[in-house]
Amino acid sequence: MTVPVLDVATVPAYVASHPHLAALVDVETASVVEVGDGNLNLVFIVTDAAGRSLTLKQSLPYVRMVGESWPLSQDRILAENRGFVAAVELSPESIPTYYGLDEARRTIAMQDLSAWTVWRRSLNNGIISEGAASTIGRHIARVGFGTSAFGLDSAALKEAVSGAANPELCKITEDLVFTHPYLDHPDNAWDDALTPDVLALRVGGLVDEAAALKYTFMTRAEALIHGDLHTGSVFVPTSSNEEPAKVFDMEFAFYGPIAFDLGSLFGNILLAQARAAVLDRPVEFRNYLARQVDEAWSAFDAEIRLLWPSRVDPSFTDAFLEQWLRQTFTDAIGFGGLKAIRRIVGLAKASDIQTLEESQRVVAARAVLTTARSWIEGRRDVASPAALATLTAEGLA
Ligand code: SR1
Ligand code: MG
Repeated sequence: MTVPVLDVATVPAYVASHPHLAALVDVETASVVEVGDGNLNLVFIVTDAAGRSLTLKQSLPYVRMVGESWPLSQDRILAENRGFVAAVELSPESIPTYYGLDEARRTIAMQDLSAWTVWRRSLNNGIISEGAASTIGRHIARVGFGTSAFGLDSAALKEAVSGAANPELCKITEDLVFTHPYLDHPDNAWDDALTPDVLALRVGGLVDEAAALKYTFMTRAEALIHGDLHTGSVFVPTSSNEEPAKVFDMEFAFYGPIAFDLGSLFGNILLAQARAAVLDRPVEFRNYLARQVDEAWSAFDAEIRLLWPSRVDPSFTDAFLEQWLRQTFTDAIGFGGLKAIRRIVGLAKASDIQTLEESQRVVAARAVLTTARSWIEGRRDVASPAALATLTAEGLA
């Protein structure tokens, strides 16, 4: 099903015809701008003369960054709605206020956070946002626990899994993260100087590790995960606003491994670290970045332990929890490495690296590839965030 696409001219009438939205802004005085800068969708900010506002997101029937030659079902907004509904219940303070789904027009509406900053952008500018990593770690724990076998009984879990398929977007991740970077594919691209580094990824056991992690991604229907939780999927407050960071853009949500969301964050922090190193950012900022994986993991670990006594099935023992946390950390490191490599080699690059001037970009990209490989291949021996930080420091040196 393809539904008509909105534009800045048609949004006011659309809002006026939806009472729950018309109650939030005065349509008579509203102005509309389209601000979508992601790879897939339309995003409108509607603001009235009194300064009241909302965000309206509509999935396009194709991949925005490529164009109509790559059709993509607008149903992905239904996946995003599922992500929102779970987060509203389980982790409401770490997402934008949700105003709901319009299934007929494949839109969702939410709080306008345009006065906030996308975390990737502030990291690119060397800005410290204390608390964002721990907010995200806690968020992953709360949604992960609540939508998994820890929070749902056996029948409810089966029902949730069967209602949360997101095949088209999962296939994008399977291709772009786990597959294309490790073979010749027309969507891959890199600076010429990196060719030996990229070709080296295909030699040795890394391709087998990518295959193993892809298998985990495709088969471990553990919890309703975000599915694309990089630093571009997080808003951080400005200095005048001390609210917690907000996780958004949940259209890749599906039942998958909780470690994938943690790894997405880890891998994108690595990109930020590589940028900060070549730009010789102040040591205070680089130390801040070096702490982020630990802060995210520690918040995740603490929140899972806090929730553990409330698990619906006490036959999951305390000893099992320790083993589960260990496995989740190991897998997160592997996913993190793959998420970093994909942004260097495959389609859909990250501005952390792409906006660098070429000679710095090559140095940063090479450091990411080296470090990410050491994460993936060494992950089973990395016992703690401190040990991972050591591996990262060695890779970036
Ligand atoms: C074709 S979609 C490319 C990328 O954009 C999204 O943000 C996801 O990361 C996806 O892999
Ligand atoms: Mg996204």
